[in-house]
Amino acid sequence: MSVTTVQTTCPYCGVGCGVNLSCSSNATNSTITPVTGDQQHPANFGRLCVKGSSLAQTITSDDRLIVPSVYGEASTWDNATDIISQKIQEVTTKYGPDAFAFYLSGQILTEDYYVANKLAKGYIGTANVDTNSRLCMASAVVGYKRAFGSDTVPCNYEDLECCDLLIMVGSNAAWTHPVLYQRIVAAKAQRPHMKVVVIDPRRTATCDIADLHLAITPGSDAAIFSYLLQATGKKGFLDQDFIASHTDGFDSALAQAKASTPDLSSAAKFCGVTEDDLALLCDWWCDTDKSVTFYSQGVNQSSSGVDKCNAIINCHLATGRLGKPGTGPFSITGQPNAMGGREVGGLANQLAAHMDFATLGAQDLVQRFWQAPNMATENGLKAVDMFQAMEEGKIKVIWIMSTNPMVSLPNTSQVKRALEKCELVIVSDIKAHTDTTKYADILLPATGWSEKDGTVTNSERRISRQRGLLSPLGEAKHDWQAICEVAKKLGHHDAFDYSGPHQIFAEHAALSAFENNGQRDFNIGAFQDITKTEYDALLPIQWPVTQSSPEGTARMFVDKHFFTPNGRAKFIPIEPKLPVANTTDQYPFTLNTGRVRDQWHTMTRTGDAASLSQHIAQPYVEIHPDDAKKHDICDKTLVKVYSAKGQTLLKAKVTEATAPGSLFVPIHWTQQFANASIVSALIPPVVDALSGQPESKHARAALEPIKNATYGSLISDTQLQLDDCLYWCKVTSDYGHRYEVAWPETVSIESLKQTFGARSSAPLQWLEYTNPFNSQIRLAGIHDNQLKIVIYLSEAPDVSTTDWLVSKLSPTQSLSDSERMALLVGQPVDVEDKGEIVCSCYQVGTKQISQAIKEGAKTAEALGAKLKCGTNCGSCLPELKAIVSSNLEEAKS
Ligand SMILES: Nc1nc2c(c(=O)[nH]1)N[C@H]1C(S)=C(S)[C@@H](COP(=O)(O)OP(=O)(O)OC[C@H]3O[C@@H](n4cnc5c(=O)[nH]c(N)nc54)[C@H](O)[C@@H]3O)O[C@H]1N2
Ligand SMILES: Nc1nc2c(c(=O)[nH]1)N[C@H]1C(S)=C(S)[C@@H](COP(=O)(O)OP(=O)(O)OC[C@H]3O[C@@H](n4cnc5c(=O)[nH]c(N)nc54)[C@H](O)[C@@H]3O)O[C@H]1N2
Ligand code: SF4
Ligand SMILES: [Mo]
Repeated sequence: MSVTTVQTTCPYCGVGCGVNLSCSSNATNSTITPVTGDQQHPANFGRLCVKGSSLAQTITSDDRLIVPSVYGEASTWDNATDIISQKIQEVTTKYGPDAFAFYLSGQILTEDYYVANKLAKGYIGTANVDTNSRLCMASAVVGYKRAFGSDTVPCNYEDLECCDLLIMVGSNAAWTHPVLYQRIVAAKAQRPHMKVVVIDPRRTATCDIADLHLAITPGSDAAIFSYLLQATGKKGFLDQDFIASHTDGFDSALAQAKASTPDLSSAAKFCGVTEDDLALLCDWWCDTDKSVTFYSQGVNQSSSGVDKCNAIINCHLATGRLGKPGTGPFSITGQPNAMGGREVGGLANQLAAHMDFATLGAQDLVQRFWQAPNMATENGLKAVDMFQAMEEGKIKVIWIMSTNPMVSLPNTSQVKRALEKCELVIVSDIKAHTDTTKYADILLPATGWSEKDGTVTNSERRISRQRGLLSPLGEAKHDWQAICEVAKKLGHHDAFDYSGPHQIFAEHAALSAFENNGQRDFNIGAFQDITKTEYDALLPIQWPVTQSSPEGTARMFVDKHFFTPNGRAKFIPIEPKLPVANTTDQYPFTLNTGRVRDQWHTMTRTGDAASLSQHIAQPYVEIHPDDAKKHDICDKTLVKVYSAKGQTLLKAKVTEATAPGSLFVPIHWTQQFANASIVSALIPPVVDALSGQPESKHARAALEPIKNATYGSLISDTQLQLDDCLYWCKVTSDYGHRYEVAWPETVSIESLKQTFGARSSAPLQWLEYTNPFNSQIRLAGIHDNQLKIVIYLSEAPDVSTTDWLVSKLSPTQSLSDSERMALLVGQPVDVEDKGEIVCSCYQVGTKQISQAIKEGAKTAEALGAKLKCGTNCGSCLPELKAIVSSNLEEAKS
């Protein structure tokens, strides 16, 4: 048995944790061992969250795309790239270069991104290169550029640990950047005077460490910071020297702040918070020099997202709080390589290497560097406009790489129309079946994490290697290879003839330094001659990395020099605006959307791990109890949530965490996992005028309870066809197939036996039980003493099969007599019913936790000591604390 290990980087969130990936092999087979955190990696020092530590479970060949396919038929790379290059040639000759577009992703590697950008902007001659980062980071980018003249994240992770005031705006980091959040939790425990403020219309798991939670009116953030700016001035806490020596535009920004938020009471009213709370934030802000504002999608995904970013940055400029330890406006990135994409210029309104089309001399510089025959000369189309132009027939060929726009772009019915209209849709993915691959004419199999090899940049500008351990599955190729093959067939052989990712990285580094002379922030010139051996040994490092800073750069703007023409940072006058979509009688709710702890985006990878679906198994909508009552909706029942753009079916989660008048729906469940739960179908294509980023956090919506449904929970040894269900959701399980369903009305035992008997692979013997008191029905179908199917039905919405039943689906097991008896109960008496899993790492559930609390474990720590829950990644600690307090409250009352 030999063991091979590589140090690589987690492919999920922008924290960019280092992981050790190992494979043990003997003569006949090789097995991936569970990944561990890399102790040396400066992002995580060995910690991992549950998504990271479950990575090995998601390296599977299930549904992997392993050969190219052309119009639904398996094909060869040669044939597929022939068709692609011919079609690109044809449409660009006939209609011009803008008839082609790339739609990329913050999840491809920097090297993939670099060659795509070079091919489109330098060789095909179009800037139609946009990415899902448009839906994610675009507003943050424009905010930084307006203020600093460059897209520069000034801070690093240590700043979050050594600040005295951390303001988290529109971020649920406890679930979305868990390792970083745990670093903050640890820092706060060590330095209890450190204050944390959370600004989020919802009460989230992140509020667990908040000294103050401002549950603002959705979209009102800019007014908070506008008020902070003017109050800081009034109270005399401005850094006058910094303002005078290093900035422009303060007076007009202050005048606008005074006009927009003249006093505490008007600002508090606009934001829907109490005057006391806003005054407290203001006092803390004024008193605390070491302040970091940490912001994410609650800020960016807004029709005024850029202004919100600048409202935040204004406050930091006014107090000189950046470029020093424990200070700065910190936009946290979501995807593992959102930053790398920005660095190569992989957005339609960027050129390359942090240069824009409008930057003086940039087009000429890049043209000379690339020796480009056909340079694009102006900005291309941003994501939403790109799909609009496609529907209008202007884009004839689209190459979608590593993103699932049928789920993630707003107004998905329009996206569908655009893809149907487009003459050639090319999709590069690791999976054969996604909501987007359905619309592909050509599918290209991509190598996935564990096979890919290259670099990514995390939220603190740290470049790390993703290293491949496994050989590409089937005929999968690296994304950069696919692009280079097409480029060569388009006649650009020499410019795209790379022997490996190290050569692409070296070229990217050389471009960043080319005629730079300190004018551009992004400079990794120290790597322009990097060899393969050096690249393979590359340790995580923060850019800029130049001859004068070969160790990298921990913090930016230490010298108070900015990348504007005169070197001074800019204040931007901000007028706070509310979301475009006001609620109406017809659509009385504000619809908020976001993430859950254990799933990643459209679930194409996390959806493969059964343990990750245990935390939250079904798509849901958070509704305030008052609204639920008004609409006659009970917890866990099925609800229709709809807007002018579309509709969804979701399980109600009645909770005070969401304010009256607001709803929250997670983004993860696609048509591969549920029949009608894509929340982007409800979001109108409203964008920020400056950044083009959609307002995915604020749509108008309405609710309708689904009455008289019969709820069901099914497990089966074969995949089930559930078209006759009103609602179905597939829940990943270790064996067989598990579904939660609802039928529109009462269903009879006989009809179920008939339907599922007919769909079964073998004739079934049925065991059945009906409870006349609560109309529960339980059916188990057996063939040859092996369990084939279990159906539990109820008028109540919390019907549920069990993990034990799932474990009995294994085809090698014969049921014992006692096991047969237990099928209709759910599990034998000696098997513990854990309840819903809260701690995914140690598989600890609600029932175990409640029992332990009864037995005296009255804190999260005590629960950890008893059950181990919360003691690994810590992501469930906020929930453990909530369970403790609700159990104790219940016990009191
Ligand atoms: N588990 C998990 N982690 C992830 C991801 C994932 O899919 N799953 N995706 C990654 C990616 S790509 C990204 S971009 C990040 C996103 O990370 P986050 O931005 O932290 O995640 P979201 O849940 O999208 O939204 C954050 C919060 O914004 C709040 N919000 C809504 N409207 C407003 C508002 O008007 N003002 C304020 N202040 N807040 C508001 C929402 O209530 C929500 O709690 O997560 C990354 N990490
Ligand atoms: N309503 C609403 N919409 C949103 C958001 C929201 O908060 N609310 N958030 C937005 C944000 S911030 C983001 S980042 C997006 C994310 O949305 P998407 O980018 O659409 O979601 P993913 O599931 O990450 O899609 C990645 C795809 O790439 C495939 N893949 C994985 N690895 C590779 C690889 O190495 N190569 C290739 N070629 N393919 C690969 C996966 O199988 C998957 O199909 O959603 C956005 N949409
Ligand atoms: S916090 Fe979790 S998802 Fe994010 S990089 Fe680290 S291990 Fe991966
Ligand atoms: Mo994102």
